[in-house]
Amino acid sequence: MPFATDLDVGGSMTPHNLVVERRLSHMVDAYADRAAAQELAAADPIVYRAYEAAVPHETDHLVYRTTIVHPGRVGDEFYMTKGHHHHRDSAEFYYGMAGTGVLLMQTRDGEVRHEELPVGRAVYVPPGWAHRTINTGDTDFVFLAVFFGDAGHDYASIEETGFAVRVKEGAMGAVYEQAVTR
Ligand code: S6P
Ligand code: ZN
Repeated sequence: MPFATDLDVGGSMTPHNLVVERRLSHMVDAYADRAAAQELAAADPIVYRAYEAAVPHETDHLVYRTTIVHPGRVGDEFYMTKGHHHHRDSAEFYYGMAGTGVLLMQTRDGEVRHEELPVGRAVYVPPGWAHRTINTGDTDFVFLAVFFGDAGHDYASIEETGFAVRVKEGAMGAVYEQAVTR
């Protein structure tokens, strides 16, 4: 049956299912400065949450989620999502709702692109591009993502290769650095 949900700029969705709540201890290895990550993980802050509408994960459906990435850094690297490929290479639609952040995308061949995702901007993620979001501001970064119900989430392959670019705080704002390892 058709249904409606209410989204607000704080990222809440009514009604919703909470699908992801990622604490720092869940992704210590994602950050360049492991020692800083381990130290901060002792207090185990929530890095981000995602809420999903009650859409079946089946062909022809469009699943949608809001995500709230909190502000913060591990060393000088901004808080970010784990990032993933989809099991079935398929496109995704992102829409900025609040705060300041970036969408980092990478193909399996290692080609990398980033797009800023300010309030009101839509970014198209083509099939085959892994994606990670990074909060480059000092308030919650909130966005909407829409993807195919049968896409599935593959975290393992990007965990293995890592993203080739890291987004860090520089003197003049966000800087994009070539990752040294992973
Ligand atoms: C889903 C979409 C987003 C992320 C969310 C959390 O395809 O890309 O809703 O799930 O931002 O990120 P991650 O990498 O932990 O799933
Ligand atoms: Zn996705």
